[in-house]
Amino acid sequence: MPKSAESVIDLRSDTVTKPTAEMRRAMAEAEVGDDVYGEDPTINQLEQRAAEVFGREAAIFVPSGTMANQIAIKLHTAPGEEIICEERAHIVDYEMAMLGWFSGCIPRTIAGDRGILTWAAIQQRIRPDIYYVSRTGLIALENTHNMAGGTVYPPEVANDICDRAHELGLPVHLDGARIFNAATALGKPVRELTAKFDSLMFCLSKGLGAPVGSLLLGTKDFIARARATRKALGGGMRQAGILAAAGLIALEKMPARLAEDHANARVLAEGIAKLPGLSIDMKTVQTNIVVMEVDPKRMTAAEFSRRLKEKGLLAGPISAQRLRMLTHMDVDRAACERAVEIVAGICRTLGQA
Ligand code: TLP
Repeated sequence: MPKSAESVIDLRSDTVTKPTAEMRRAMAEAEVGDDVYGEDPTINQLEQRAAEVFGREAAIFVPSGTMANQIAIKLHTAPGEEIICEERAHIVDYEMAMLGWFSGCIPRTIAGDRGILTWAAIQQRIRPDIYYVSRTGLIALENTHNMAGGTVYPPEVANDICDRAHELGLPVHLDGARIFNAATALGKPVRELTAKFDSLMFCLSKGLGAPVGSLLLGTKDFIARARATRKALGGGMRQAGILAAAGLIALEKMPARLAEDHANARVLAEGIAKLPGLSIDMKTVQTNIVVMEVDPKRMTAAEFSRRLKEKGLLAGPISAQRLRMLTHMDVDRAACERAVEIVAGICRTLGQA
């Protein structure tokens, strides 16, 4: 029997969280104005705070991580160029081919070790400076790497990529949708992990728990151009201070609780890794994401996910045999332990599948 909505454990993503009571209060009371005229005080405050936290000249609030990434790609590149990124990067697999559609670029992908690229690998994919081949326009990294299981860039590896790219005059953009998770895992401030990137985005609406929004950061000039591109995409949001009010709480208060999500992900992964028919590369379990592989002799990930749903546990298939679970502020330790029990129950029947 499907469970009632309240008792369902939703581990499909950390995007599923509901705004806290404090966020809802702040939203109701937010001072607002027309942000297209630059007159929303709460939006202005959020952008300024984000720029301070990351040590950047400027920031812009956008409706989604996808829009932030795609504005950055558009501004860094020209049509006909190539973008070097990891083969399972969000900008390639989940952003509607917009790097081709909107920016006229193609991805030049590299398989990273658990999603992590190195300069040695990137260097080989940079196009030679010859007029009859397409140019490399941008390098884009993702930290944490979502589909690799929430893996974290060692700071020296990311810094090296930025330094070497800059020597060649190449910009580097960071998809830092979950950069606060990376910072929590490393025990370092986000500004230290992101200082060398030309631009970066982070999401308020993932582990930080806000209902909507992401920020794109860079130089004053870059963000001024981003503002025009956001408007062109229909992202001029008027009295969006009601969203920024929740975003400010997400930015100021929620990073401090991410360690709890990471500890819960570990409990989940350790419990599931022991079960027959499922395997987890425990080295990828570094933050709040757990990716598991279902034995193809027993079941597909889609079938597994369907059976979990019947027992009140939601988890998303991300390929034929892989399933992803994310911990977040709306699932506590007890829910994660219950999730392991539900998975174990399905595994007991796997042999007969
Ligand atoms: N990720 C979503 C899905 O789109 C897969 C999720 O549930 O994890 N960069 C990264 C690394 C992301 O994980 C996401 C969203 C985005 C960008 C895009 O953010 P939104 O959904 O706000 O456009």
